[in-house]
Order: sequence, then C-alpha cells, then structure tokens
Amino acid sequence: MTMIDVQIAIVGAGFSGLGAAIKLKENGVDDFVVLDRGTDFGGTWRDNTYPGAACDVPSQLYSYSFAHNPRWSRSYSHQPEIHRYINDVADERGVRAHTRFRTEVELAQWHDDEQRWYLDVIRDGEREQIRAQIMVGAVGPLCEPNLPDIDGFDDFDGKIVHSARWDNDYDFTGKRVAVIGTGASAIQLVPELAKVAARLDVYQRTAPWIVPRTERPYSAAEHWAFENVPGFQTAMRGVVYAANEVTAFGLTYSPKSLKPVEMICRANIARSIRDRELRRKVTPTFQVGCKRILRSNDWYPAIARRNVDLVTDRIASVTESGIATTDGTIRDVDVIVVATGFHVTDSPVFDKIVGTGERSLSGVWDEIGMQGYKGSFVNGFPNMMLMIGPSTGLGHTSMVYMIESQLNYLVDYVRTVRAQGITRTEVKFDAQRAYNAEIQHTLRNSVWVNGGCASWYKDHHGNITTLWPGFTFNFRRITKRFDIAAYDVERRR
Ligand code: N01
Repeated sequence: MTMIDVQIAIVGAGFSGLGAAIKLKENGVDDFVVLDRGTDFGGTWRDNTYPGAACDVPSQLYSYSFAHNPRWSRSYSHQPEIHRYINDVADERGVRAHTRFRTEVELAQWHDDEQRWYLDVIRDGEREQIRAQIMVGAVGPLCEPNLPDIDGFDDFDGKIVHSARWDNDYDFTGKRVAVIGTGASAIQLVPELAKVAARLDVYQRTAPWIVPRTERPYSAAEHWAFENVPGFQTAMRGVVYAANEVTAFGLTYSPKSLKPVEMICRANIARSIRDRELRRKVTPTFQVGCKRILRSNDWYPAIARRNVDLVTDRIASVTESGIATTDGTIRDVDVIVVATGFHVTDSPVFDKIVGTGERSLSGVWDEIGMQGYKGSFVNGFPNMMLMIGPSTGLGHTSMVYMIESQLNYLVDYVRTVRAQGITRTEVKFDAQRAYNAEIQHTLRNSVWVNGGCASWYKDHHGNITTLWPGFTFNFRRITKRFDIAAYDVERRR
C-alpha cells in the first residue's frame, strides 16, 4: 500500500478546502495535499446540479475577497457559474497540482504515540494511506444527502433522485413526478420541473417563508466598471455585506422587526396565488426567520399551475407505483425527487474521524452535542482543524466570509506551530465549554430558538449548534490570531 507523508492533509476541495490550500501556499507552506472524492473543485457547487440551482447570496459577496470575478453575469449567480469560478481560481492559484481527486477518505485516525493523523483512503479503487501532522476537515456541512425515513423506498419501481445527486441524463419531459420537500433546493427545482413534467406532486410538510428574489443581469456599464474602476467590486461587496449584517442581526433578535418581512412574504403569496385554499396551504405557521428565509419569484406561480398539486397530507409510505399519504390516497409517479436536505448534525463523516482514546467525533458529539472552539477545533481531536465547524453557519449572508475568517485562524495556527516547534495542539475542554455556553446564552433570545419551528439548525440535544449567533465581523475578530492560551500544546524536545 502506498504511504504518503505530508505536513497537512486537507480533506475537501470546495470553497473552504481550496481557500485553505491557497492561503497556505501564499504563506510559504507547500507541504500539503488536498483530497476529494469528486473529479474537480467545487464541493456543494459541483454536486448540486439540479435545474435552477443558484445561490441566494449576491455574487459579489459569494466569492473570495482575494479573487474578484469581473465576469459574474448576474447579481445572484447560478450553479454552473460558481462551479466554473471555483475551478478557475484553483487553476490560477496552482492548487490542482496539490490535489488528489477520486479519493475517498474511509477513516481518519489520530495516533497519539506518533502525533500524526493516519488517513485510510481509496483512490481510483486502490488503497492508500496518508500520514499528516495536521488534518484540515473541509468537507462542508451540506455534503451528505439525507434520505427521509419513509417506508418503501426500496419497493418503488420508478426512479429516485436526490436533489444533490442529480441525474442530468434523465429526461423529465412528460413524466409524472413527485418532489418531497419544500426547502431551498425544492423551491429552485420545482419551477423548472413544472415546465416539462406531465404532472408534478409536491409533498410539503412545512410551508417556508419566501421573499421575492431581486436577481438581475449585470449591465454592460457594470461589467466595464468591474474591469476598469479600481475598488468598484470591493465597494459593492462592502455595501451588500453591511446591508446583510444590519438587517439580519436586527431581525434575528427582535420579533417586532420581523413583522415587515412577514408582510413582504404574505404579499408575495397574495400576488401569486388566487385560490384561497392554496394560499392557506402555503402560508407558514411559524415565525419568519426561524428557518432559512427563501428567495423566489417563480415558486408560487409554479405551485399554482394546473399540472402541479401541492400535497399537504403526510406521507405514509412509498409504494411500488408511487406515494401513499395518510388519507389513503396513492399517487402513481414515474420518478421521485427527494429534496430533503442533508445530514448536518448527524453526518456519517463524523463516524470516520477518530481522535484520542479511539473516540469518534460522532461518539463525542452524541454525548456533549455538536461543540467546537471557534468553529475550528474540538477537544479530543488534536491537530485537527474543521472548516465550517460547529456554530459557524449563517442564515443571511455569505459563508465565504466565515470561511475567510477561519483561513486567518488556520494560517496563524500553522505559523505558530512552525515557529514554536509545536507537535501537538488540543483545545482545552474548559475553553471549548465556556465558548459554547456563551453562544447558547446569546442564542436564547433568537428567533431560531423561539420561532416555533423544527429545523436542521438544531442538534439532537435541541441546541442550535450550526449557526453563528451574532455579527460576522465579530467572528472575524476572534479568529484573527491563533490564541494559544486556549490550547494544551506539546513542543519538540
Ligand atoms: O434542504 P432543507 P434543502 N417528509 O433541509 C422536507 C442550502 N441551500 O436541500 O421543513 C416530508 O432545507 C423538509 O420539511 P420540514 C441552504 O443552506 C442553499 O432544501 O423539515 N418532507 C424540508 O421542506 C439550505 O438551508 C441554496 O418539515 C420532508 C425539505 O425536506 C440547505 O442547503 C440552495 C421529510 C428539506 O429542506 C438545505 O436545503 C439550496 C419527510 N420525511 C440549498 N424530511 C442557496 O441558494 C424532510 N422533509 C445558497
């Protein structure tokens, strides 16, 4: 079996893994490898190729601050353009040569005696082992599709597709289609499928709050300015960033200020749907903001089409021919689209990471909840930094901003380790506990806790462990420097 020795193994080649590689290179660290099970860069933006896939954060902000793209075609980018952008950046920054694609990590285990991570991988069907001083887990929270716990999927004679594993060779034209779910993915793919399907049944368990999407193509003048006016994109980015921060923070902690948003959402429904019963069905019953607020101009018109049926009766089972609901109806279909999201707080990836005392990350988090320190390090997992770890997600603005904050932390961590001859770093349990206690204390007045919804933002202990609770510039501030006092360290003798 081939064994590769590196200082740093980065697992995942999406926005965060690629960003880590770029920043390490920029800071003179070349002894690293990037591993990814896919065939190119992009992570979630490579995997989610369903029709209509697009970002609901403006393009200027949903990109690296150090790699502006003057070619964005629209104010909100669609998946192919973001995927292309990530690959272009990877090539421009010379990261491809460091990257091993078609490489699946089966197990990552910490060996305390050697102070090394051992990664058992399968690359093109061959087993390899990678030994690294530091492991950067950059697989992203939205990488493992969640199949709903509904009986009978195995019995279905037709086709089943998850939104994150789209089959672009399958032609939906003239087919009878069922879509399960009405989250961010479903509201983008349903309007596209509705245009071609003979019939489309949309199974809604919880109606989402939806604001209009203010997407538009960039004008020739804007493109000229992107190319020729120094600082134009930076300024635009700043304006969007500030607007997102101010509104999101105000809304999150003040039920009163959510009222205008609710009114916009209700007007969106009233404008698009005439039928009173259908209006009632699509009107959410929880507080706006408790789940992600979605953006769409074509969801309600799609739902109101004659070939589309919004089914709100609970699903009882999947049968050989279609979907049975609890009222006894069976709707026959040719294909079932499962738009039911991801394993976020219960990802199977956590089983594959084994730290001190042979304890897996899933085992530790089952016990204490999904906790980390600054979203980056977890007690019991020395020399492992997670990108977009616990309490770093956002409902309102760009994850790339959070990723870049963590990149500062990563670079300073590696610089410190090198400068001080540190061989082992483990965040102190007390530092981690205090950090998480403060986060939960801040969250107690948030709409995510009090808004009356169930969401993937919560772990199985019922705590919001996926979201950052405050202004994102505060996260930037606390990740600026690697704060070694929060860690137990060992140095080379
Ligand atoms: O997944 P979701 P998603 N029976 O978990 C329903 C990002 N994203 O893929 O609400 C019936 O949000 C579930 O119902 P309920 C973004 O961060 C971003 O849509 O739990 N229904 C819900 O309606 C987003 O938050 C973009 O009652 C079942 C749906 O399935 C995240 O990805 C675009 C069910 C799942 O919604 C995930 O979005 C797309 C069952 N047994 C995605 N189980 C951008 O624009 C689940 N559901 C950036």
